[in-house]
Amino acid sequence: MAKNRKVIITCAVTGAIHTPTMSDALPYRPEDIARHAIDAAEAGAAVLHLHARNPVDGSVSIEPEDFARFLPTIKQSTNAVVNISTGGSLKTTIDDRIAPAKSASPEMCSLNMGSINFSFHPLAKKYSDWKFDWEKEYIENSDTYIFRNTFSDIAKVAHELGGDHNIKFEHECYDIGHLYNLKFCLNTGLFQPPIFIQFVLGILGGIGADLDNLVFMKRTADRLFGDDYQWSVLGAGRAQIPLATQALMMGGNVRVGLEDSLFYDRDELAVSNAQQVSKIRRIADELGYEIASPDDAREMLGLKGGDKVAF
Ligand code: KMH
Ligand code: ZN
Repeated sequence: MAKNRKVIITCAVTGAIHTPTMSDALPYRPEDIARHAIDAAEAGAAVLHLHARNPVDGSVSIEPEDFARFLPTIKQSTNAVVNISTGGSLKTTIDDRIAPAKSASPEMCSLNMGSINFSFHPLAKKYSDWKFDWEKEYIENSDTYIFRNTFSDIAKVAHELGGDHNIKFEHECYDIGHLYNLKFCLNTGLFQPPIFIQFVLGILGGIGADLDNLVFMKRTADRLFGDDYQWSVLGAGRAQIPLATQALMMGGNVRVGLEDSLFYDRDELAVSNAQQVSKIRRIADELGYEIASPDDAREMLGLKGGDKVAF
């Protein structure tokens, strides 16, 4: 079958929401994060969105040295684009959050486009035997977390990571207002097109994971950004594959991975990140879309190149 456009698959490998109790598959040791990332790239992910974890107890880490435990292995084993999170902690300052990207200077990093409640506390009720002491309180207390991303925070990320580092942003937009925040920042010259928007649906605190909402976000982005943007969709939890499929059919790119959903199917946990990548790849293939290679993604997103990173 002749393929029409190329689709970038991003895989978000471990994140900062889920905890080891929730799935044996969730990687937190550096060697496991590296293996999952490399396998995901081999399965078809052109971009790897990465967080670090404490190697001993799996708690979330934004320490540059915890990233340094797996970044070189990933670089040696795959050509995939590395994207480092700047949203890896709901409890610290933006300076702490950008430290890993500042030291590794990857091709991409995440940039969250507004402040929201960001909660996963309903998950606490589902588990009773926790693997590690920190998990229960971390999940329960998330009803007190504000994910702070003020205009000043956004400008700091833009200046400190976009300038000399020339890192391209995955603009994570959790609600319609975040698209307007992005437009405002673009108008002030903070970012250069082509911009890359990640529509995030289904986080408690953001817009819900419904097709109507995705259409609304896409239509709003079209109005605000015209042809000067690339977009992708992340559906949280069980909405992951259905929303990614809808994104494919609407002309978008997709993000999967255990950061966003622990599931392979409605009632079945995923055994790996690569399994989710393979699934969306098969769907894309059946629908007639070609999978973008890492170099295709570099061209589509205007990235600086894998030889210009600092790890
Ligand atoms: N876990 C996603 C919903 C970031 O890394 O900057 C949000 C995320 C944030 O990916
Ligand atoms: Zn993330």
